[in-house]
Amino acid sequence: TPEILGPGAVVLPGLVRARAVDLLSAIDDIVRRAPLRHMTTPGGGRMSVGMSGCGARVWVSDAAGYRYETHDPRTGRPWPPMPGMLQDIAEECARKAGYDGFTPDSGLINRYGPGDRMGLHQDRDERRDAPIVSISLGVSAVFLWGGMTRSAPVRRIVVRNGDVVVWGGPSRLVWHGIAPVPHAQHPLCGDVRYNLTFRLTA
Ligand code: MD3
Ligand code: FE
Repeated sequence: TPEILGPGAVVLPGLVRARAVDLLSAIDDIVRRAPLRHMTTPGGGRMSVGMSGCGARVWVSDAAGYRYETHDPRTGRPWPPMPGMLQDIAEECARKAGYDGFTPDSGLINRYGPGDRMGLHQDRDERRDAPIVSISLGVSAVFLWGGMTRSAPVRRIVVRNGDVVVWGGPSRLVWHGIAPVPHAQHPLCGDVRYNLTFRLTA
C-alpha cells in the first residue's frame, strides 16, 4: 500500500524486497568495474558515503564542484552501462508511483557503513521535470524529509530493505538527507546499507 509523503512523493514499502538479492548482485557487478569511492565536496569535505554508479552519466563531486560525468574519473572509462534489470525495475517503481514512461539514464549507488550519513541537501544537478526513484537495501536507516527551505521542519521516515521511494513534481526539490546509519546487521548486507537512485540527467 503506497503512502503519500507529500505532493508527488510516494513510499512503496517492500516493493522490491523479493528482488533484493538480484539488486545486490547487480551492485556488485557495477562496483567491480567502477569502484566505490568517497567523493570530495567543493568545500573540501570528504563524504562518508561510498559512491559509484552506472548509466550514461553519473554524479561526481570534487574540488571543482558537482556535475554529471560520462566517464569515471578514477578509471577514465565510461561508467558501466545500466543493466536492463535495473532500468526495468526503476521504470516499474515510477509507474506504480504515478510516473509513467520514466526512462532513467543514471543509476547512483550510495554505500553507508555504520555511522555514515548524508546531510540535508537538495538534488539540483539533474532534470527536475523527471522524478527520482530511490531503492533502499540492507540495514534500515532514517530518512530525513524536510521542506522547500533548509530550515523547514524535518520528518523522520524509516526506510528498510526493499523499500522504494519516488519523488517528483512539487516534492522534487525538497531538502532531504539520511541520519547516521545504526550499527546493525542485515542478513543480506552485513552492517551496510545501500541506496540506489535512478535519475534523468539529459
Ligand atoms: C527527495 N540519497 O543520493 S535517497 C542522494 O538514501 C540522496 O542515499 C539518499 O539523497 C540515500 O542524493 C536518499 C532519496 C531521495 C533522493 C532524491 C530526492 C530523496 C529525495 C530528491 C528530492 C527529494
Ligand atoms: Fe539527494
